[in-house]
Amino acid sequence: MGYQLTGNINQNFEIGVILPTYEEADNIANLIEDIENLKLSATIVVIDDSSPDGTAQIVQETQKKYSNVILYRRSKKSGLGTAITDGFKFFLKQVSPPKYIFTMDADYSHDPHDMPKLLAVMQEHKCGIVIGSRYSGGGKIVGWPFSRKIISKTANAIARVSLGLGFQDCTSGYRCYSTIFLREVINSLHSYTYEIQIETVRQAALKNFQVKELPVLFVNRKRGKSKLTWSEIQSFLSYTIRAVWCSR
Ligand SMILES: Nc1nc2c(ncn2[C@@H]2O[C@H](COP(=O)(O)OP(=O)(O)OP(=O)(O)O)[C@@H](O)[C@H]2O)c(=O)[nH]1
Ligand SMILES: [Mg+2]
Repeated sequence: MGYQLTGNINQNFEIGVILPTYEEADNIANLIEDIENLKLSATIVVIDDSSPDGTAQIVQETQKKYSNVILYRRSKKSGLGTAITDGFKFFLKQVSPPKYIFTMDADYSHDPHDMPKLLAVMQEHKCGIVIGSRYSGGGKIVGWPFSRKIISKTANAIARVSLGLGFQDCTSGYRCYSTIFLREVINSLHSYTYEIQIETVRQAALKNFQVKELPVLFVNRKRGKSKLTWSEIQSFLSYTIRAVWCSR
């Protein structure tokens, strides 16, 4: 798959942040600004699939102000799963990779102000993954219609029960990963789309890495449109069925 990189990577940063974008022109500049204001030792990589709304051009504008922003531009819409794994591979191949890698949606459903809290749990427990969890005690979803809540809860329950995962929210995309864990599992990640969230927690369980949850407030996107389609739900279900089959 073709891609183009813009921006220079400074070495010696502790945290990598992956922001997958498809048509997030209304959100991306503010989100980058908010992450920058946290003053973390971070490099942000935006994986944009040549969004027709000009998301990439907005990222390039932010690069004039922030030297730690990288634009990783792919030639066409290629799925959330491959965007995240391309981000992982990008950080892992650096001469000195970050110790921790965050993934989060670029539509403000995930509050960047929760990043330090996720990081603190990661550093205290030395986990493979810390999940920003909508379904563990204190976590919450605001603004989703009932139908969307049902789809999400059902997907979670199917994945959790069928794969024997011992935590509440295995489909949240708000995560802090340890690089040690990602290095171990990167060659086992093959998801095209949203099932990447299940594939990573499943790999953590298989490789005996600890997974912790931190309750977060998830707010439905206020700007831009949803990319979740029926074909992506099917892809998610088919991954789960195959995973259950393989683990028999
Ligand atoms: N690079 C890339 N990013 C994607 C793709 N699909 C979704 N994204 C991004 O992944 C994140 C999650 O996608 P969303 O559309 O917010 O999915 P969702 O949260 O399930 O659905 P809504 O919040 O209802 O839109 C967002 O930042 C999207 O822009 C894709 O094919 N390629
Ligand atoms: Mg969203």
